[in-house]
Amino acid sequence: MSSSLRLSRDFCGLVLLFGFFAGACSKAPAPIAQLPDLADASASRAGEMIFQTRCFVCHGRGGKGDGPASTGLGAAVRDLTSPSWQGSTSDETIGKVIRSGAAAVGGTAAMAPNPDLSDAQIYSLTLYIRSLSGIAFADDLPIKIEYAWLQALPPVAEATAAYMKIRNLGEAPLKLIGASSPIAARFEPMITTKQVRNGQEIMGMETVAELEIPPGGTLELKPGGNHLMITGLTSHPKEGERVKLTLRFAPGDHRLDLEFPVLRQEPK
Ligand code: HEC
Ligand SMILES: [Cu+2]
Repeated sequence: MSSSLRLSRDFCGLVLLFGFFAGACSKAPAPIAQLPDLADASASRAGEMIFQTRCFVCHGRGGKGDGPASTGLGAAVRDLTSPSWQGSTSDETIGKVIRSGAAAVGGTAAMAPNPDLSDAQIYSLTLYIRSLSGIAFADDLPIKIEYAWLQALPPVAEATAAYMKIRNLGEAPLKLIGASSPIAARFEPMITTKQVRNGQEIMGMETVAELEIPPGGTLELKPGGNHLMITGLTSHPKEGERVKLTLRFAPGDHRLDLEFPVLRQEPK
């Protein structure tokens, strides 16, 4: 066992001891936003066509809120790819915003109503918007990532972790093998272990070379379970910040850049 491995495991113990991860452990997992099934694929394509004709000017081709008309509106255009926004809104709300404008849900008038769109068109747009969430095809890597977030931590802490749900949309197994980012030196996939010592249950963590995402399946990284351990911090991400991580997947060495919101608790 290498010393860095032992070191990071000690950090885990420390983190566990202070209970930074404990708070959100017992919460029921948030529901995964519905993926369009095959029957919905053509509806989603119809939504894409509408989006790329009337929504992209503000929301951008990729939905990031960076379209040509996004500046000078007096309001920030919503980044529709944001996992935390996707995780916090419902299809119903999205439909309402499209039909009646953002003002109808307490937002600004800059996002105007679209009263001429039919229910079917709004449904198609909603499906398309759902598909924007962190869907990333790195080369030919069919992966969808949802509910990505990074644990906020006090400045004295030595380690933190990144959590997310990774869905494998392909037909071959994929593996999360690590990550990189300027915020820290080490990013290690870890599993949580349970040991009974002197009649006491002791929770621990162990570094693994990879975490598998089975074809059609989901790998869930969450507090108290599998996670991406971050040690050797060079900066301390604060609540409300966003941190870019480059996730690494095998086979091959596929890299995927993703922004993680820094949160204190698991988003619901
Ligand atoms: C004129 C620029 C503009 C256009 C065109 C536009 N939007 Fe928006 N959109 C915005 C702005 C600005 C916001 C942020 C509103 C807020 O948060 O108050 C927004 C927010 C949204 C939201 C998120 C609302 C929420 O719950 O926070 C959705 C969904 C959305 N737009 C969908 C669409 C769709 C679909 C279209 C095309 C039919 C579209 N928008 C066209 C500017 C635009
Ligand atoms: Cu760990």
